Amino acid sequence: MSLTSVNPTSADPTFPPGFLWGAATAAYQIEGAVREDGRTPSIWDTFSHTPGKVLGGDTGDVAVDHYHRWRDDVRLMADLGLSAYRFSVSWSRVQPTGRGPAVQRGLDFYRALVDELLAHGIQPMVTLYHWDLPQELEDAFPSGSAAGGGWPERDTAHRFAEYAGIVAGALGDRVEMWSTLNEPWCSAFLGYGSGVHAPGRTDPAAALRAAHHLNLAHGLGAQALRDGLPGRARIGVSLNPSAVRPLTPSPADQDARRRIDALANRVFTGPMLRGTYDDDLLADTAAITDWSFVGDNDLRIAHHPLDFLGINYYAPAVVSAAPADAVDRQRADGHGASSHSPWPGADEHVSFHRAPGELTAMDWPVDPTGLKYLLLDYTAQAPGLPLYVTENGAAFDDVPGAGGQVHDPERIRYLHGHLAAVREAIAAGADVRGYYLWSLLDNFEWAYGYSKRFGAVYVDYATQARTPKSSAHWYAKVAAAGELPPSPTLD
Ligand code: IFM
Repeated sequence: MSLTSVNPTSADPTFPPGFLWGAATAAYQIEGAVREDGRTPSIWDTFSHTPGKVLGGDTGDVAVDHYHRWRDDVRLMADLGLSAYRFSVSWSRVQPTGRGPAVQRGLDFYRALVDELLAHGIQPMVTLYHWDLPQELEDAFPSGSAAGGGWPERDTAHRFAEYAGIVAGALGDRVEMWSTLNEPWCSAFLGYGSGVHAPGRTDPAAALRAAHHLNLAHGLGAQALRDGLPGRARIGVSLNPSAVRPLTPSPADQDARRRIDALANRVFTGPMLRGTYDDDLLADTAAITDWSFVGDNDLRIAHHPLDFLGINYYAPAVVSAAPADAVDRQRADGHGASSHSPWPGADEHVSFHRAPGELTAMDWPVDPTGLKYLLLDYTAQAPGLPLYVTENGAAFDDVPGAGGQVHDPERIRYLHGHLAAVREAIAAGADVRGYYLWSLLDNFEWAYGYSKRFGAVYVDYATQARTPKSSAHWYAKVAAAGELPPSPTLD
């Protein structure tokens, strides 16, 4: 990847008319109410209740109680002047066993939420799957299956399509923007490879099977949405492509980059954008699996025409060739500590290095050039396909001041730099239609529990009181003006 630069003070600060200024959340991270109205456990309920899996033993049982406070949360968004909100539907809240009939109360919750958003002029984007598979599907062992249930099992993709049809039927008259999956890389490789995410399995072959069945689920789900939604609906997917750079221009480091690009990016964009798995990916993983689980029509199905691509970006990755005797077991890849790898077949060949730059509370380097690079790269890969930044943001150790206000200048700097990257990508030809800040509220940050705060709005977890941080006020001003101020300050 060539080095890009981002210059927040460069010429045109304005964003295109109609640009969406949004924020994003996910069901398990905010809803709580895990046992209410017929909801059954998802893999994240099981995982978070398993000792040692989540920092501090935190769970999403209560989270930020959005299931009961959704009206207030929508009012908060309206007060901030947001024009868009991306949320996910909890599968086990609307179809508790992951198959069969839907639960009306679950669907009613999301219909009411959408109505409230629309009443405040906020455009909803529904994500169907943000990592919370119904536990029953993880536990399912269809006869003859060696896959062990969950995403490594082909049937899960078909169950997802059925679920997509149910949600389309319930919300299709009022929601235009739909995303099938959020960050399938995490579902496959953190869930079944390194095991730092639910369901916590550590089997490289299962991780690759999971990746394929997520591609298939995306295609089948997109088709079910097309069949169930009015023509005006726009259907896409949110990926977390890695802006991966070689440590040096040497051929060996370039090859390390190629391997991670295959496993992080092309394993999904190959099927979804081009209808293929690249030969180098298949060759690199041949000792782990023969990919015989790829059915004849699967790649055609996964290659469903998209109306938009959602890009989630936080930080770049830097890799080099690893001498066989010096593999970097520290895994500076930003995906949590595990003795198991989320990179099947790459371990003996690749070392991860920390990219330079200020670090966030996740230890992720702040580097907006990666976002600009990805937006331009996907513009080149899929000319004419509208892009949305469906997640971008940063965790910092926010602490309320004596008067209760929360000043987070680091987050304002982060947002300023990344919005400048978006604007520059647009100026260079990328069709970026909106930006969803991660996240609206502090929330359950997966294996890190409540220890990492990504919200523009601070949540006091003891009282559930919400306080917009300085960054929320700053973002509101940018959204209202539709242009980026020259410097990242509140005035
Ligand atoms: O909190 C997550 C989100 O659920 C998916 N994308 C990355 C965020 C920060 O880790």
